[in-house]
Amino acid sequence: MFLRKELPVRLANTMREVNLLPDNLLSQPSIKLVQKWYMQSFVELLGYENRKPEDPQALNDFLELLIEIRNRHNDVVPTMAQGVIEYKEKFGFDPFISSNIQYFLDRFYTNRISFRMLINQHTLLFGNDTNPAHPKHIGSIDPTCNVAEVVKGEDWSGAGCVSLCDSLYLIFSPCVPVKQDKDKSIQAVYVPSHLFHMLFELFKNSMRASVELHEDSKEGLPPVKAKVTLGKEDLSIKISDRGGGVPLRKIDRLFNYMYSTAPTPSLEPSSTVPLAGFGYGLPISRLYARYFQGDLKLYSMEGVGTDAVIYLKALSSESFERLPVFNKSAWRHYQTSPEADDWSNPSKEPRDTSKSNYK
Ligand code: W6P
Repeated sequence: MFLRKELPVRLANTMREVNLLPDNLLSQPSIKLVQKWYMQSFVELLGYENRKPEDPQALNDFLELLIEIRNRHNDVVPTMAQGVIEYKEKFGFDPFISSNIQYFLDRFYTNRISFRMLINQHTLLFGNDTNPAHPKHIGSIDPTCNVAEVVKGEDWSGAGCVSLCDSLYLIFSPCVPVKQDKDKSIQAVYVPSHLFHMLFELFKNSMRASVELHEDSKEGLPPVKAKVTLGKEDLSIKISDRGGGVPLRKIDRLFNYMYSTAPTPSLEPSSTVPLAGFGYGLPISRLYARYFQGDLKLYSMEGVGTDAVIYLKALSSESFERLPVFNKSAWRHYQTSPEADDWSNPSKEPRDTSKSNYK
């Protein structure tokens, strides 16, 4: 009964915000397609507004509808990325549109993470697909998630980061020693699949940087190291590489959707899993961390390497959902037009706001 009300509300909130996007973006076919999916799911969910609460038929139909909706929305991320590509091809890179898109997609994807979290909990708890491998899990939640064990990756079967690195570069991949505080295991109430998603992305980036920097050197690769630590407030996971780092000026763009949507990404059959996909891995990983009140940050020293830190809340009572709300304040974010810069600019001319300053 909670979901019958909550799911349409979450869809409606996000659809109101889609409508505030600039016309030039809204009119792209990919964005139209995504809008159509949301409309259809919204209408189908409303069909349950007045159905009897405990009617077994209604419960069963609802479960099946949720699975259908989940499948319908599977490709939302690459399709939105396609829409951004279509926009860029027609109108070029615009810093103001980029900040609009950044604000929007962070909220849109957070909404999507939350929506799928609720659907997954329902289908796992009320469907008959119980998980015999993890009897203590509650839906997708592990109430005693051993973070260092996830980092060490006994469970990284198939998509294993190390083998991915091996197959792509055909050389030794860096080993990953994991350090943790004392000997005690560090546990959290967490969704292991979210943790996998974030760790996979960070290891992938660290390994790529290490391999690309040391391609021609004979000394072998510098290891990627991981450290897990538990404080009073934070449970932190640091992944460190010596892959040469990223200059400070370029760190923000690693999280920028419009900047990192490359034209013609891997739409061809993925026989070899690409290490670089749509380039949305980092911003979306950060959203996973923030979704339960954590964060993901990069600390890089150009010429040396990069530390990536995932911050989780140590206390489950602190890790509630972080959700976007659609209100006047959100609305205002889409109305701001280009303004004059309020910091000095070395050129004598006033800043030309029509030109990109991303170089
Ligand atoms: C790099 C760039 C990067 C991004 C994210 C995580 C680690 C790293 N290392 O060189």
